[in-house]
Amino acid sequence: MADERKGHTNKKDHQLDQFRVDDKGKKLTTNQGLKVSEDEFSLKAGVRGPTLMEDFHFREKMTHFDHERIPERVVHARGFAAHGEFQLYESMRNVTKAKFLQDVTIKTPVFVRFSTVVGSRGSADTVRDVRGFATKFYTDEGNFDLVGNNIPVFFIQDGIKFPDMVHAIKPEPHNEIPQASSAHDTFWDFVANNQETAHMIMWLMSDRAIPRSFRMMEGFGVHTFRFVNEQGKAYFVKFHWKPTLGTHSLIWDEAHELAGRDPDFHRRDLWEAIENGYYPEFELGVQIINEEDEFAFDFDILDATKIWPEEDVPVRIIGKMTLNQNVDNVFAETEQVAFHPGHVVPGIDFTNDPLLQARLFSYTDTQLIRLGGPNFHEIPINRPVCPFRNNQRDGYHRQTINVGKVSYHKNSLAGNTPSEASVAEGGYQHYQEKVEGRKVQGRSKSFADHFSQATLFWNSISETEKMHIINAFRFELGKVKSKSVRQQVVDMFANVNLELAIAIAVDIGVVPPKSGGSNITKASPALSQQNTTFSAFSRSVAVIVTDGFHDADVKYVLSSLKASGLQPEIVSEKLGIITGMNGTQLEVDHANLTADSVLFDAVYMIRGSDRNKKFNKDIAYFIDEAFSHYKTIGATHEGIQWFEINDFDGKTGVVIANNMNTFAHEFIKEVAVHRHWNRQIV
Ligand code: HDE
Repeated sequence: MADERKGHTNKKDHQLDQFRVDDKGKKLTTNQGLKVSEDEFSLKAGVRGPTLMEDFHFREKMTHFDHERIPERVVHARGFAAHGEFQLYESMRNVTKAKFLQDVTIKTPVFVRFSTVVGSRGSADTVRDVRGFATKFYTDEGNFDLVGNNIPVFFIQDGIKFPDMVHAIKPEPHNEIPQASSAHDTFWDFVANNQETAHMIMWLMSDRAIPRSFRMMEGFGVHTFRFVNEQGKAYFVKFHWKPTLGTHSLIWDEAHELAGRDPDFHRRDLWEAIENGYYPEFELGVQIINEEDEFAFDFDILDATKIWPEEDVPVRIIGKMTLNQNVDNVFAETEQVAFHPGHVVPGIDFTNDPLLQARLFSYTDTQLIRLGGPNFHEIPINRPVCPFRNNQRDGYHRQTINVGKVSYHKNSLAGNTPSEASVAEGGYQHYQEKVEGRKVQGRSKSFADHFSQATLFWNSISETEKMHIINAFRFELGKVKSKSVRQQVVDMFANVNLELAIAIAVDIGVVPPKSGGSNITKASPALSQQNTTFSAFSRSVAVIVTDGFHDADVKYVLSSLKASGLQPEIVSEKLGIITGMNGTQLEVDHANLTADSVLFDAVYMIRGSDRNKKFNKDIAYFIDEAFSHYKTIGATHEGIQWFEINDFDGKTGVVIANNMNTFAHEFIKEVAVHRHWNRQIV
């Protein structure tokens, strides 16, 4: 089915195809294959009588329904996923023996699940939160899972604190408020009393926590992993995903409004981009540190609350992942996929990062309860594309029928097979790191500096980004009822930057700190979203137009936008067809009632009909709002008069067609800017 279905296929797609079922045009049966003749009425003793137990079809249908739900993920419950492929640009053979990182001709199938962390499955996409970015590479040597986030550091240093951290950020247990939000007392109490959170909180309060799109987020493996090459030499490595569209964000007001107007904003964006052929692309980057340089930095490279500044350890771009196929069934694929940072292939290994070590336990454990037993690797989305075999047997929902009587090792009855593979044959061998020490429960002194990199982040970002952080703190702490917690947090962040702490304090009714500050002056320009890639490609444009438009000009602009990869969508008074002066007909995509500027990246205003006062009023709001969200707005024809009257003329990011020949080009250039921050919004 795969080949004709989507036109692109790979090993994983072929494998999944064996499990895809299409019931269209078929007869209804029970799960036992019996054809069903009645699916509307249960079996009763008389048409007005009681339902009979004998009705096996009713019982089967109802029982299955009663058991349709599985526990949602304890974190990252709300997610959305897509299939794709990864291809290498250059062989990494000198540093890793992982085959999929050696051969530039291999296209490795991938499955990527993006998620929010805190909210439940039914929460909104655009909340302020970390985003999960988990990738399963189906390699010929087994599955490799890169289970990362869109923020390069984490809240805590040792996994034993993870349950505490999650309890603190989740809705408070006595009333389950607030949903999908960190703006409440227990979370900030945790922050103030666990100061290793400082760096992560700076990122969480930044624009990174409200991405414009899953397609416009960076991804990070967060931990330090190891590469091991064929000679057995090891390197420390950090993984990065860089979106080819650049890293872009919503603004808070927009994120808030979207949570109501379209809680599915991010999943819809990903789904539609793939359906429309705007395949999301992410380049894979690696930062590599030689083993000999383990202690060459002023931070511990095993500490997951630290980045390796890109200016010190450059990110080498080694390949690209393209997401080109939506799932067929969200439950079967997105919900049942089981990621695990411990799923590695030869050439990729772990380090002693205490956060990573804890994760190696937690992920299998959580799948056992979530997916109901130890055979979750047999669920189609989780199956490797290479053969897998061992002596594990039985358990809930076992699918394979293992023939023969031998299910143990060592044996003579089956010639001691399945047999172990030597390293030369591709057998995994753990890196033989020398470890010695006393058994202790404690934190290494090298993990003690919680603030320097938080200040580094602050130093690295633009004034606009700084203002957003201040406002995010004000919002979040403004929701904290305990004055003591508010004060503790402000005092804590005085260690990052004194002006930051004072700016927060003045708005949230606590005493501004008098001392503190940091002597860190270093900056890492790569951390600022101002230094990302800017592109108009795939940006959505609301085209506001009613009957009587200027046919040739409008057709020209729309085709220019499409030719440059933008996505114009017609917004008008009502759904149906609108007709130009010379009879050109355009299909309306959105009636104004269901459209809103927050759903688009830019607005192109052609005609504000003066026949319908309500529409005019709504459109005025639409454009005002787009303007206040710093978006590009353009006008031709009657739209121009509108702009003049409403005083938009001459403002930055406002493109007025003085010349129809150059309008589209100028407009597209401004759309690529995404936000015109220097616009004065009062
Ligand atoms: Fe996770 N995390 N995590 N995490 N995590 C889970 O596994 C956990 C951490 C991440 O789309 C759970 O299958 C512990 C860091 C993603 O299915 C669970 C610790 C990073 C996803 C779990 C961490 C992540 C999860 C819940 C601290 C970024 C979603 C459901 C030691 C590098 C994967 C599940 C998906 C999911 C445990 C910290 C990323 C409970 C104990 C750091 C993207 O096993």
